[in-house]
Amino acid sequence: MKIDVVSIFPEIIRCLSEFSIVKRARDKGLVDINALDLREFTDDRHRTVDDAPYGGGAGMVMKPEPFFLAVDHLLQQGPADEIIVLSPAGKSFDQKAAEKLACCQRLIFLCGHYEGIDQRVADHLATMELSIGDYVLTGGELAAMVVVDSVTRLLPGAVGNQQSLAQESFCQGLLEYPQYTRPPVFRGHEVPQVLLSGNHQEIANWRRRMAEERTKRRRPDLVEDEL
Ligand code: JCE
Repeated sequence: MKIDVVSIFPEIIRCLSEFSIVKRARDKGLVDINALDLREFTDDRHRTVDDAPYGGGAGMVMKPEPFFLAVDHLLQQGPADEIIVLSPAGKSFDQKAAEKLACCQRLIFLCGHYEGIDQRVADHLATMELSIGDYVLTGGELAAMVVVDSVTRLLPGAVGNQQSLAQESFCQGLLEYPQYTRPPVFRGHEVPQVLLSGNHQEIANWRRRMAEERTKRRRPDLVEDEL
């Protein structure tokens, strides 16, 4: 998969791509992550990317032209499956959306700053407007990298232990069950006995029960009629 990220802080993207599963996936050639500096697509001496909002109000809005020029440039190299703009006003990103994006050959992410991006970028350039959750960030970079991380780990071969992915889908729709590792007693707190029993059926039952209880208590919105 090829991923291009357009940003005024391309270093954030390069830095976050240098760790963990994303780094390994890049080393294996599963994903190619390319960070572009939005300011390269300005034509004034000050490399201006923002301007005052029409209609007035506080703060600045990202100008549309640099984003359109950056995408023109990227599409000269070939087509993209999705052009994604990150915004708190976007459709909420979830695991199902990650799975769909993981099937793409090429994704382009557009990251804004200040009070947001001229709406014409979302309406006439992007194919998708995504939010990673109900909170406001200072810019789109962290949101883009959340999406990049969750998509990258779904690429075949990205996660070393393929069992991890299979296990995760096993309890799909539920929160994870609690995990423990050694030591068996830490500061007087014991690991649940059932996990030391070696009885795989009982362990599976216990995990399922814990996942269900936890989901009901913490995320009743996920349960609905599932259980
Ligand atoms: C962004 C901003 C609108 C005020 C570009 C925030 C995504 N889930 C998300 N939370 N926040 C974002 C996000 C993504 C891109 C931008 N801002 C800040 N946006 C109103 C401030 C600018």
